[in-house]
Amino acid sequence: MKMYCYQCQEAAKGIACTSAKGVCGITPEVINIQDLSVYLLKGLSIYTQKARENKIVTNGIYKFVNHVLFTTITNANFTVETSVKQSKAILEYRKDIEAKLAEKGVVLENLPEYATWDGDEKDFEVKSQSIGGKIDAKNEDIRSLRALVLYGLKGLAAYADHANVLGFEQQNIFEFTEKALVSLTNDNLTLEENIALVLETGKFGVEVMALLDKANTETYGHPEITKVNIGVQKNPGILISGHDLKDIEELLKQTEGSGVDIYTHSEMLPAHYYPELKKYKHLVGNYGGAWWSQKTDFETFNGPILFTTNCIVPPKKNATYNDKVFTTGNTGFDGWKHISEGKNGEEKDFSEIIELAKKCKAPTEIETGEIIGGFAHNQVMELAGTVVEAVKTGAIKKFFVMAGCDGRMKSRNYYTDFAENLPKDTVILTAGCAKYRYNKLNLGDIGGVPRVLDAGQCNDSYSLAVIALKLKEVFELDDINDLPIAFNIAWYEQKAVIVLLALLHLGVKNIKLGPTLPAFLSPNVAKVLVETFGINGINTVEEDIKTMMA
Ligand code: FSO
Ligand code: SF4
Repeated sequence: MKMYCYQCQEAAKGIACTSAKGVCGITPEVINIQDLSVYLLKGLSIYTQKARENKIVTNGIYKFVNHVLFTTITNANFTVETSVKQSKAILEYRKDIEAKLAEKGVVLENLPEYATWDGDEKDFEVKSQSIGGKIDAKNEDIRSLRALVLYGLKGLAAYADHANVLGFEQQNIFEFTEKALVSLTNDNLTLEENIALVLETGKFGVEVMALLDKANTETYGHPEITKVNIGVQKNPGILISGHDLKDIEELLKQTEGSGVDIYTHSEMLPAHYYPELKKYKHLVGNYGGAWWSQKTDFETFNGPILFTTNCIVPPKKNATYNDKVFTTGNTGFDGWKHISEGKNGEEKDFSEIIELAKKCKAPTEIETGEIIGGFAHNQVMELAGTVVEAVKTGAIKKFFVMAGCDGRMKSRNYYTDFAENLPKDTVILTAGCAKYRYNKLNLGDIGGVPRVLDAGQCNDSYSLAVIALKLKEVFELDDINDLPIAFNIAWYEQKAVIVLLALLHLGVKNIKLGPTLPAFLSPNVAKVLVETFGINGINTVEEDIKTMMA
């Protein structure tokens, strides 16, 4: 079976994954059916637009759209079953709106195939293969711009989904997603109009990250400076990975007093920084490294593991942890048990995981020490006096925003070397799993301010932008690019695409993007990004530090 995917940084040969399995381990069956659900979402959006124009209520549909897009992100879901269910649901939603429109005498005509195609489960496979992952546009630049919009939208949907889960939503973000999905099918849009759509996606990237920041901080308080233990305790534990804070909150509540400790993995580390989560005494530490180190980390953890979102790495067949991994939310993996949503708004039921944990050995210690984090915008602004003074006296010469993702490619050692070789009078601002390349190095501090300031998860890159904008005010500058800040962003999957587009929207120029530029950028689109925004790839550590310090 054929596949075509180039949505992440690991696309095979820097072009696309086309063989029997993607580099991430996804099979053609799964990726094709996920592409079918995206194809059908475009058609559904034509209907939801019409429904809104005709004041037809479509409760919950936009949240569902976010959830489906989020499911198709790299390393989130490896099952055919989930996307079959979602594709069926899309068709049902569409038919429901069609019937309601018909009642009002509105009939849609001359629709494209993705808005009319109908079939049941047995037809999905053939149809999904015929779509085959390629973004449909004859012109390679339009195709590239559509890819930027679609992958940006997937990242946007992921962050919107997290906010939605906490009860926060924003109608204009829903409507933008709808408009963008419809625009992706509009062959009449010019190149310029497609570029405008890419930039508008960035605008809504800022909005969605602001919404998620509000959702997280209003629910769990503002992140505080926190030291997180990376060693282990004597009790058995549950390791929780991914980005969903509501899941960890429910797990912490349900394990309180049970004798089971909770450890975070990868992007769940920043949960320790939130007052309403760190108050749980049995949230005892962070275990292991970034997402791609899970195959070794999970072997020694000894207890159950819960995935709340990406990034999953398919395990070896004989992995000792195979019977101990659970998925929830949009994640899924054949052979791993899935924990469903709670019924009628109740909490998810994690009792099976907790009972399993009680029978397991405590984690094996793989390292000792602490890492420090919690430097989101509110906390950093409390330190503003010290930071501004340090800049004025020259104690801090420059800030380096090194947010984004980590990955398994050797070339990412660049980021460790970069951090290690930066002059000692510089400070790294980080967010996302990119930090695992340097957050355990002893880089010291400047007058008590640590040289690595971790704001949180990848979505907290927003926090770094807020910090930059506030510094711009303090120093009374007109342009964010006049600040002593340089951006060296590492990307991997589609959430990093929306982070990048959001930074462009905020006017940030000269971003270095690595370890490689996206495979879905056509030469002309890459040229526009270079000429308009100064985006450039990475070189050697030495050269990059020299040019970025200048
Ligand atoms: Fe990393 Fe994975 Fe958070 Fe991504 S764990 S790579 S950009 O999912 O979302 O930073
Ligand atoms: Fe390849 Fe990345 Fe697509 Fe996986 S998500 S198939 S690694 S391009």
